[in-house]
Amino acid sequence: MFDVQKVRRDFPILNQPHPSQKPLIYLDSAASSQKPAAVIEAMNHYYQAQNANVHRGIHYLSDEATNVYEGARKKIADFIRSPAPEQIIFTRNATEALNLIAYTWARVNLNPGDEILTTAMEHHANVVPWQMAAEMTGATVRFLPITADGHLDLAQLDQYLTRKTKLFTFTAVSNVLGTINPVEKLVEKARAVGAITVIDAAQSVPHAPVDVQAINCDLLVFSSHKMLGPTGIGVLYGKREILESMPPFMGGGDMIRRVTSQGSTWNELPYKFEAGTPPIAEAVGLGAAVDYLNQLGMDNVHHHEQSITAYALESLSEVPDLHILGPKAAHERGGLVAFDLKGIHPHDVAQILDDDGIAIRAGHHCAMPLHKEHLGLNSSARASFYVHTSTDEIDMLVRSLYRARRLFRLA
Ligand code: C6P
Repeated sequence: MFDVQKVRRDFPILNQPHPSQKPLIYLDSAASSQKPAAVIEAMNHYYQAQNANVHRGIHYLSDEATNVYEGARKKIADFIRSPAPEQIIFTRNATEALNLIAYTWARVNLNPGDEILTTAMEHHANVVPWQMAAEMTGATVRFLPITADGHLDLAQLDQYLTRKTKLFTFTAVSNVLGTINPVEKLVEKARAVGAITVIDAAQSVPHAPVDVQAINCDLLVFSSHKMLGPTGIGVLYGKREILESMPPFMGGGDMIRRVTSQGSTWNELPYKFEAGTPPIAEAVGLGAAVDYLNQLGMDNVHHHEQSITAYALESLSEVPDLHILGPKAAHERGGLVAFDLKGIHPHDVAQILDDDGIAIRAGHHCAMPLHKEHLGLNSSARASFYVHTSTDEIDMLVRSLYRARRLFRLA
């Protein structure tokens, strides 16, 4: 394990006071994580010493920029055990990576009568692109239901995952329920009916070791900004044969082999999917984030979050009229807890907590079908944890929730 207070000191933003002069407690890492100094410094260094365009110029700085950009790709490939760096495509975020699949693989492989299977616990990023792909192709989108305790309803899987299913997509960890899904088992089931698998790993890659070869998924996506890296860059991992079979997403520089006025041919992987000048400084920052996480050790990161989540579940369950969403057991959950505090709107909860220097998220967390159609809620409040979260911070969260109840004369 690691020393949480020492880790906290690595994050400059957390070492400033909140305007209330209270310590700043950041419990919103699932929305976007804070950045350690090592990431900020790597990006500064890039702009001060290495900046140029990549893959283009024959000069020292362009070589330097190309080396650090491709070096970052290699770090990310190793981080998720991708067999080769070419199978790592840089996108803008997880959302763009999912849209890339919808506009390329889905557009050319789906026909009327085909089905896309997603689940009832998805973020909008893993719903809307499939609805758009269905509109383009005549395919249908189906949603695997969830159980009352916030798991995927595997008892119904065989009714939903059939020979009609051409693509099965699911989140590895729910951003609302916290549920950790059995990804390997789901991939195996999809394979048995001949469907390809797309994993939304936006809430898993930042928090636990991920091995794409062990999972055996076809495609997997995540975002840098949720794993201590900068905004503006995300990742699509894919099996080589799938990526090679997919047409390009966007056209322009870098993604072509040859262009004539009659037509064009495509570059090899990964460049076929990286049109235009890529997010070079952002890749460098993401590479530094991966180095930082590797230094902590992803097993340690996962254990730390599981122990914080167990502590939070226990402490929050003592608050009267607080209903926790998702599975009861910490080992079945990622590092976040969404809840409904009876009698107080989640936005009011977040506002009162903010007065105490505590940042949480309130709303539908971009999961409207889950909230409205399955949980019977319009919104919820959510505290999410990361490497710098301490049990003291959870105690302050609980104290502030008691204060909210007093302010609303519920106690
Ligand atoms: N969830 C949250 O507060 P982007 O915006 O592309 O980086 O990530 C989209 C996304 C996809 N899948 C899951 C499971 C996610 O949680 C998210 C982002 C944030 O829950 C912001 S809405």
